[in-house]
Amino acid sequence: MEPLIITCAITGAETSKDKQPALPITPRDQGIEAEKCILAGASVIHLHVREDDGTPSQRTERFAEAISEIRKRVPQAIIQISTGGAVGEKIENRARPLSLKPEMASLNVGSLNFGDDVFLNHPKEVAGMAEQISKYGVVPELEIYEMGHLESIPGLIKKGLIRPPFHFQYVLGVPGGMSGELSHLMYLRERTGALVGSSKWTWAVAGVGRYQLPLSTHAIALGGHVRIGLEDNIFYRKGELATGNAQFVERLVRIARELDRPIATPTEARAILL
Ligand code: KMH
Ligand code: ZN
Repeated sequence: MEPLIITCAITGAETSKDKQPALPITPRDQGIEAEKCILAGASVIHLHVREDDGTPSQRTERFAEAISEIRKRVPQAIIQISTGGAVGEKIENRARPLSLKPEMASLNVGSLNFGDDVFLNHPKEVAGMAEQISKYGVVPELEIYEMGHLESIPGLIKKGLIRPPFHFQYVLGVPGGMSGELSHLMYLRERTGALVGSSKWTWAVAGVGRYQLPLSTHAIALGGHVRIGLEDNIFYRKGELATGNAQFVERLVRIARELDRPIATPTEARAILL
């Protein structure tokens, strides 16, 4: 099997330090956290940034600071910036940090209810974001929260807005999106294969909340890749807050070892994804 690419979503935009005191907020703390995750076995850092008071931000300068803090500690890390931002963020702000030309960026291809909010991704805005991602030479990760999101992929391919190799992230368990049952993952994997035809593609799964551990374990066994981290889940197990992002990475590495799945180094992850 392909080496396992572990992506760590260290901060996110929706949770707070009140709920999870280990959440890294400042660029320096994000650098320290990313280093721990990379040394533990992650190869990709999915990056959101916050202002000092914890407010989610899409400010280019703030991303530049966080990227610099990560790079000076772990230059080998693949940095994937978020173009999703926080629910309700304006689309033009979401695109701003692309000018920093990170190696990767998330591309949200459809809308859904997101808890008590709506995460809007109008088709015109998705096309515009895909164009900007391509203009800056950034590799998109295609975020899929819903069956219907996958169905938009052939249209994006046809319009030349995305090109292979494709990397899909199935984000399962958002309240309002597809839940994290194993059958949902199996369906998405099969349907993706049918939709992209003979193009090269890879997939990962990000299980939200209680779905994180079972889905990541299944993905390791099935040959997929995994995203974990405090963006998606603040608990290590029921009723027990995680001590930090690296705790999730360490657990996955132990599981992968038991299942004889090698862990990708950032160099190996680059060869697969970029
Ligand atoms: N905060 C979510 C509404 C992404 O990073 O691209 C969107 C999100 C997706 O986190
Ligand atoms: Zn995100």
